Amino acid sequence: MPSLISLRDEIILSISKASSICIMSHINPDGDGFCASLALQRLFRTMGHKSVIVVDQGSLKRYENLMKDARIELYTDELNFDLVVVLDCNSTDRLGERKQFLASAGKVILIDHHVPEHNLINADYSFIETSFVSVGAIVHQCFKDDIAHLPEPDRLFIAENLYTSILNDTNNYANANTNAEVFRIASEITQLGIHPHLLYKQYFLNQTASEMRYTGQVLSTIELHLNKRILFMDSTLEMLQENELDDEDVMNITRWVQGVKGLEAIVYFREEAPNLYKLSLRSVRLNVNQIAVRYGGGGHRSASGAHYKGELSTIKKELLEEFSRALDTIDQ
Ligand SMILES: [Mn+2]
Repeated sequence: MPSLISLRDEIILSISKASSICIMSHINPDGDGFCASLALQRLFRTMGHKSVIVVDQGSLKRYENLMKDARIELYTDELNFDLVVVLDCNSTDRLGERKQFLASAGKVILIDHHVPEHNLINADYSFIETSFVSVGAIVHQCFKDDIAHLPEPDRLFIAENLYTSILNDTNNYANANTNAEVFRIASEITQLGIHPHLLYKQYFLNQTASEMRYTGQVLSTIELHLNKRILFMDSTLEMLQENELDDEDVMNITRWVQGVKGLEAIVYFREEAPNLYKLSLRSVRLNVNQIAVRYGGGGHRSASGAHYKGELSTIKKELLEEFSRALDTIDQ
């Protein structure tokens, strides 16, 4: 794996040669991939290079305070770029239609912290290091000396986005990936002049009443299985519609149930279309990535996702068998 120094050299050389630059992360951008994109775009701008963040459909409302003056475009098949920088995913399956950019690009740089599982993006330069808590943390460690010397508005813009990437991927330091190194990087970012309590409020507490009502409806579906060690909950399209929400408005619902006593794993089934479910799997001790991969998904050991086409009752039954086996492994 290349070092952070060679990653920095590679990026600086590539952006100086490129005639056009695209930055993108996985479908349904999250507070790591998208905020790291915002930070990198601003950094490139301070180095004299324009870029475009290309997103698929989905609400960016959650990031409105973090994306001032950012250049963001929605995917169309007319776009193409000389340099494509992919953040926070390593599978072409996670790029949606934007995977088309890879074929026509002069160069592809990949920066990620997920375990590679399938359909690995064919990049000219890859930096995949799973020990990093977020891609934003990689960007910080790579460019921290550059960032520290920027004028205040640029420095704060970048620091706020990189800090938010850590908030997102640790769930405000509540996930098992939080360790001394995470606090060290968060401390370095804080020293750039940001206010963590304001970023926490902006990112986690900034909910509308209808988002909260929706959360309540999802929580009312809770079922416990396998000696109350596995929690299932689900949402229907109707719940989103009656609260006038997009699926992107409501993220991280699983965090509301992480404190339930005696749990080993959580699965949230979100209906995205009739008989199409997005599965969000969470666990501290079980490797839910192994289960997600079996359904064509992936992510991290303790937090993974996948899609399932079929009846909700069928996937629930299948997952209970998976979890029954997984629990046996930790009970031995
Ligand atoms: Mn991430």
